[in-house]
Amino acid sequence: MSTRRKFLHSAALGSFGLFLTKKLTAAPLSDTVTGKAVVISTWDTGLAANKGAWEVLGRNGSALDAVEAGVKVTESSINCCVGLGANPDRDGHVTLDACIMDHQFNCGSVAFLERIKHPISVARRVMEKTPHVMLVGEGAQQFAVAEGFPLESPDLSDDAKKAYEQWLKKSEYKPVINIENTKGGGQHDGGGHGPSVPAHLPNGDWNHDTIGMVAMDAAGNLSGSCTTSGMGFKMRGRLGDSPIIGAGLFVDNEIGAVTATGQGEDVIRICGSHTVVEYMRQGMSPEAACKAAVERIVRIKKEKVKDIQVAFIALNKKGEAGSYAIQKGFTYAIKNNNEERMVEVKSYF
Ligand code: SD4
Repeated sequence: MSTRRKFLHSAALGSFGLFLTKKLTAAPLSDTVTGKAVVISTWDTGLAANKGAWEVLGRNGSALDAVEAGVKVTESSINCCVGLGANPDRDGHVTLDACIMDHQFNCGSVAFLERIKHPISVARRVMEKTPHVMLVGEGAQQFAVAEGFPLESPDLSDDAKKAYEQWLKKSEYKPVINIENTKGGGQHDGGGHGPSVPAHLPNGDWNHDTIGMVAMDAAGNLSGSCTTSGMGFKMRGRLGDSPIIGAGLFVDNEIGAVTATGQGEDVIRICGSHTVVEYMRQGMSPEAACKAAVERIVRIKKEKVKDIQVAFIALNKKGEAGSYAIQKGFTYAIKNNNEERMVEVKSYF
């Protein structure tokens, strides 16, 4: 059984309320944190990212600081897929996308950014230091360097190099639902890694290119972040949903915060994260809202939906979490003052 599986509880518990009724398993980091603070993030890499976020939330810090700190853990990890160690585009360059949004509709985004380790922090600078929301490509890199972010080596990580060399043999761009399916584990996320593409890590335990995180702080404010290398072996210049406010991430502090993972094109098509927030505004629970958005994609894609994965995770203003996916096997990580764990998510298939 993989480490990840050990964390999984079999029931798809969509609501944080239900989760609170379960046995508490971890000691509080701080006695001063109110019960409100909570962070959720996509996939098993979310466990470590949530810990990073909790370094902030557990000291009564802001949700904004927490969601930046949290996903930076994933961007830094050599065992992941999200930052500079990730798979490149089909021309052999790693290009990164990220966005961040706070409780006051402030937001910032970078896309098609190369050689910068922490795109999420550059996105935050765009939000805080420019009159703009998005910077892309060379301009985003120039801005990052001017802000003091070091320009990293353009070389691929050893694992990415191997995966790219393997991919070049066929040079076939075909997003595949996910590698866990090929291992019999269930799930995946449109990460563009098919059976012909070696897993990026030697242990094969990874194939996700993205982390999305949303959090509520002790003051009850919501924020979110999303960062990705995009789909491996994508066309040069391709952007997915992850850097797009309203698609990969949306926060409305009156209602809730949502982020997405999976095939970005299909998230963009329905302004996915914004759509989930709007469903919650109509009174739906986080899980019901994510399900309604997934069903909208299902209706649009018709029979093609069997070939894609999209998943949303949502947190409402009451601190209740929920999620829904197209394909089975999607998981998210949740952490509050009392407990941290993975949650298996219900799906359309
Ligand atoms: C994208 N949504 O670039 C991202 C991919 C993803 O785990 O979520 N991968 O379309």
